[in-house]
Amino acid sequence: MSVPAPCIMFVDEVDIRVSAGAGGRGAVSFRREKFVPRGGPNGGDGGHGGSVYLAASPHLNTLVKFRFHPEFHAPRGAHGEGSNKTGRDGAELVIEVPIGTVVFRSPIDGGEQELVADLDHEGARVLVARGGRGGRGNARFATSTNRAPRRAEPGEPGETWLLHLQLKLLADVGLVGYPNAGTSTLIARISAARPKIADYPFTTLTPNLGVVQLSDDRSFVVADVPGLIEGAHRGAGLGYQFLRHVERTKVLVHVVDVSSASGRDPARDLTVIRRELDLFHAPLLDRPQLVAATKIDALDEPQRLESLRAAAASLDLPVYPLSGVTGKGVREMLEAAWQMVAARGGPLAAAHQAVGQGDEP
Ligand SMILES: Nc1nc2c(ncn2[C@@H]2O[C@H](COP(=O)(O)OP(=O)(O)OP(=O)(O)O)[C@@H](O)[C@H]2O)c(=O)[nH]1
Ligand SMILES: [Mg+2]
Repeated sequence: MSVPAPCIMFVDEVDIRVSAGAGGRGAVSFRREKFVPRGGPNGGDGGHGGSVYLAASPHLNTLVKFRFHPEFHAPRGAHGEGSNKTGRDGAELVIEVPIGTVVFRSPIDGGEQELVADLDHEGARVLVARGGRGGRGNARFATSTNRAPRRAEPGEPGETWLLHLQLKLLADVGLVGYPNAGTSTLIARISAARPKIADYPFTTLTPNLGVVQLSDDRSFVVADVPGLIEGAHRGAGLGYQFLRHVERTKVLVHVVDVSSASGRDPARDLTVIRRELDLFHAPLLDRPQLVAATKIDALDEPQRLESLRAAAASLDLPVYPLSGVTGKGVREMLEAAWQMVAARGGPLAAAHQAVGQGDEP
């Protein structure tokens, strides 16, 4: 029996601000010893400010925590002291983010945004704000001509940056199709995800993840991506912002509605979606792909399926007729998808990801 999925709002983009610690001040100090009238300078250096890092962690799978906590500060370095005591360095601050987070940064006064890192594997780590150097104490400024310098440096300020974090879904299989094709119905059937399903296009506004458990030791993550339409690669519809989620999947399943009620041309739908993928990022079409010809329970014009088969055959894509409503044919399609995932190095660690993350109650 499937368990209703926890409803987690899917947050995949967030802006945060990170400030590294300032360096500590260098000290001005002179030795004081009995019977030594003028001791030499002994002001120590300031400690370095703490730097800020981002690190990819398998224990997180959304950026939601940053919505409530968008500012981070690393501690400053301590000031230098007399007797050549260097101030203590500020501790570094390591902020954990989900694996698959892409990091951009821009200056706080609104300059250009640059790509800093793509934290795509566990343990990947990047320096995002460098701590300020500690200032030198006066002991460092003694020369043969100035044996008693009164000069020391202030610490340097730490860097502050605005970061834009973007999480690409880590799914093994992406379900792509026209709006209303039935991708949400399919993910609801094959996983614990419970997205909203309705008989109108653009029901799904954010991607849904679900884990498919084929057998005890065979599971993989599927993403139901909002519907794509012609022009999606240029920003038409909702698809564009989610096409990048598709980039991370190993296998693509084209969900094509073959029911008569749709009034659509299934062969054309397949061609259009593939062209959008191609225009968005051509290497996407090199992914292993299959076609799920869905809604066969409502197929009363068999030539619709035949024309889809012909189009798919010319592209060398296998076709799996199925119904997300009755479940007919679904198992065969999943077995084929699994073979493709396995051939591409096996699934990502599904255990670390949310099971059945849905976008609607
Ligand atoms: N008869 C039949 N209807 C289906 C099947 N799969 C989906 N539907 C219906 O098709 C409509 C759209 O289904 P969804 O699963 O919401 O489609 P979607 O692709 O997620 O649509 P968007 O999120 O709007 O892009 C709903 O009314 C479903 O009940 C199927 O296998 N057979
Ligand atoms: Mg949907």
